[in-house]
Amino acid sequence: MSREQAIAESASSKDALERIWESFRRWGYLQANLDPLGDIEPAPMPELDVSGPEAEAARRVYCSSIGAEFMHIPDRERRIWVQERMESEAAEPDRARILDLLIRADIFEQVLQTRYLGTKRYSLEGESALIPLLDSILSAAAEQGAEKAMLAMSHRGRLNVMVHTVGRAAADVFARFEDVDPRSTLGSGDVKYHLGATGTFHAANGQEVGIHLVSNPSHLEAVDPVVIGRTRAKQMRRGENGRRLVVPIMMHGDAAFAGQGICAETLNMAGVEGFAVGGSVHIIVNNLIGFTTAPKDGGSSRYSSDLAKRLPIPIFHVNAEDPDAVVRVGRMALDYRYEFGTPVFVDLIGYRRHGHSEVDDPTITQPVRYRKIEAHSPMWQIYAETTGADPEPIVQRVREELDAAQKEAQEIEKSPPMRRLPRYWGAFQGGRYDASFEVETAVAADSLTNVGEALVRYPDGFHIHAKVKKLLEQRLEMARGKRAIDFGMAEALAFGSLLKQGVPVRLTGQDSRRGTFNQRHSALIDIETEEEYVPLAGLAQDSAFCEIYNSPLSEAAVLGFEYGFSRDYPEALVLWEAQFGDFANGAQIIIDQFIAASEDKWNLLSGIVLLLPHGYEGQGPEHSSARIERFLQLAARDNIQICQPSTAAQYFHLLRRQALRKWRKPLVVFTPKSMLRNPAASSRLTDLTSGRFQNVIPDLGDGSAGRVLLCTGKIGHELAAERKRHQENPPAIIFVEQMYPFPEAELAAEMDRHANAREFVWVQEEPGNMGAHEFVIPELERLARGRAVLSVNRSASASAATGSHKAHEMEQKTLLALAFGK
Ligand SMILES: Cc1ncc(C[n+]2csc(CCOP(=O)(O)OP(=O)(O)O)c2C)c(N)n1
Repeated sequence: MSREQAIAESASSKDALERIWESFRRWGYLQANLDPLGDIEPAPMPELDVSGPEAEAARRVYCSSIGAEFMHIPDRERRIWVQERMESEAAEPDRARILDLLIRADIFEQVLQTRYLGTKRYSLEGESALIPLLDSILSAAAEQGAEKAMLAMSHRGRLNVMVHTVGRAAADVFARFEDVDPRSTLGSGDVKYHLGATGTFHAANGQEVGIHLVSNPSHLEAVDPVVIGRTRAKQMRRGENGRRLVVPIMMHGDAAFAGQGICAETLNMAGVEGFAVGGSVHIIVNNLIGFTTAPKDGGSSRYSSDLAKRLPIPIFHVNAEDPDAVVRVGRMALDYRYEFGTPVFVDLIGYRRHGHSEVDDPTITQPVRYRKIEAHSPMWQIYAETTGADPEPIVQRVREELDAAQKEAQEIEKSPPMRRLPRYWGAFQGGRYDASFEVETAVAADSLTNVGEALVRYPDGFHIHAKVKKLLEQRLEMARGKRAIDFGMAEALAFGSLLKQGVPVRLTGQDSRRGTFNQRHSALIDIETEEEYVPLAGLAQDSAFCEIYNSPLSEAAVLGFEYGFSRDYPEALVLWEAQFGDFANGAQIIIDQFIAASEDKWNLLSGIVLLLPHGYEGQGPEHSSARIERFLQLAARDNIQICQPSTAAQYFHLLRRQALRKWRKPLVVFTPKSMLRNPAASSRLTDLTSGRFQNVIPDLGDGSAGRVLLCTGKIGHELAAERKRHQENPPAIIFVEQMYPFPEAELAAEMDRHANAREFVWVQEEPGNMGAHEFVIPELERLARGRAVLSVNRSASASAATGSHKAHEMEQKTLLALAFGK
């Protein structure tokens, strides 16, 4: 053979070997040994039907206890990073620590089981490797310089994680099983496996990471965006290095991750500038069952994690019964997050030793699998056997420790708080409303003009759009008191004046930078270069910032994110805007479970603002109503504020009031559409430089009207316009600007002022089964002191509005006629 031939042959055999490795890198995970019970069959892969020493070497790397999915990542550098980590020798694990953690995890569950038989605890057994996995991830995070990890997880293994990862005393958890303090939570509070917990993780080398396990509702995965939003806020507090210092670790159930859309929405935000956190570490605690549902009924693809492949990120499947592999994967995942700043997934495949909860019998639905499970030794026993360790002394010691903790718990009289609020909450409070919370919201005229002038300036050479230029010219006139102020300008002045006072402002929503109705223009766009300029940002003083972002087309995840952000930035004005209020029900879980109820369940406050465009303008059933009735139904014990400002000045004062009061309560604002530019809804500069938000706008007349119309929002302006055509006995019109907390005193005073009134008429655009009607009528009847209370509305309807513009106009006309008693 010639030298050339030899070279060519060796090159082609090198190519062939490389092709073998490539096949295993690409497809090996489909034949990896991932399932401790062997229920996941290897997928037939002709590409892997190869033999020889090289194939065996590649098979050992890619088809053992770790199945790495990474060849779908387009960036070669990232693929090579994973490949090198997979193909290099694993570091020697700390087997004594792993065994200790596995034993602790299982014995903790067993003690709960024997002591509190029949109580739900959602055991981790069968997935106990989660505890060493978290240990490995957090130890690696400590080495990378993390000082805080934000943890999200649902019910499964949560109590175990609280003790063994978050570092809460076992006695504190047992105390909750003893239910030592039921009176403190009558009618409120939450079950123990939803509570948040703050603590410290201690790595083997003595390093520490602060941990916060975030409170969450039963609604699986709803907490995901909340944790990401909280992480972003905590990162921003820490400045430039924030993304290194705070890392989110999210745990998911396999059925929930495959099934819940909010997972997709949350992942989709990972690389979007306004929402990015430099990557999150995800663990699917994959027991191959969801309650009684097998994976084949829980999704359409092979792995629960397949959704994650929509992003160019790695997914590491790992057999939970190979704890050495588990801790190796944990470190790899964490390091990847720090190297590339993207999410990364660990799919921890194990089983569920008991039923869904411990009162549930799984042998009814999965008899064969559960026979296997019953015959299967606990993880720690298998690990002790394979590593040749003697587990008994550890088991004995852990039992003794937990027995002592349980005795201690019986002595506890009051459940100790599991979490601490950060110091920045010190200046704020919740609870019932008190008039002492009120603050000055007016801004001196010269200061407001300064803000206004700054808002219309842009850099030299900036090519402004002709329409925007005109708008800015108009805004300059508004700022100088030469033109009435509209809603868009009122909002900009509220934001600008707050920023100047050092209050951070963050607003996101679909198309919010420009504004759905072309009303905001928070970012000016150069028509030559598309470069963006945000005049508001230049106004921020001290540590304030102005973030106004367009969001992905999601309601649940984006609102969840902003709610989370507001939880860790109480001093900021944090707003989420729906494109139309109608779409906010896509975020109903976040509204019901977090925004309305978090103070009641967890004593956790938020000052989040929801901007919900609302109003009947003939745009059809899904562009009319933000569902005032739903928010009013959620209102109790001053948990939220529900307002509909009818003028630009009212909107200005409302936003400033929300930011400047120390009372932190979610604020739902029904915002205008056509009213944005309606002269009747615009205000004078002097309305912003004096006064404050009026919960009720009284009628301007002398109180002699015989008929008094009460309303909220746009219809009030239509009533006022109609009244101009009624010279004789015109009715009075009262605007209810805050519907909750109900402004009883103000409204009573105004109704009493109308001593001649024979009837009070609530007028609303919404059908009778919607709007404020059902909430407001009993209140008005109380305040009317025996005088008649009537109501005018569209007839009850299954959908919010008609699809016909003409029908809408006829209905609106009828409403006005009825309101005027015709
Ligand atoms: C959004 C939502 N739908 C339904 C339920 C009821 N539910 C509670 S746990 C559960 C099964 C969860 O399975 P999985 O995600 O695999 O977690 P596992 O319990 O197996 O750890 C279901 C359906 C719920 N809590 N939340």
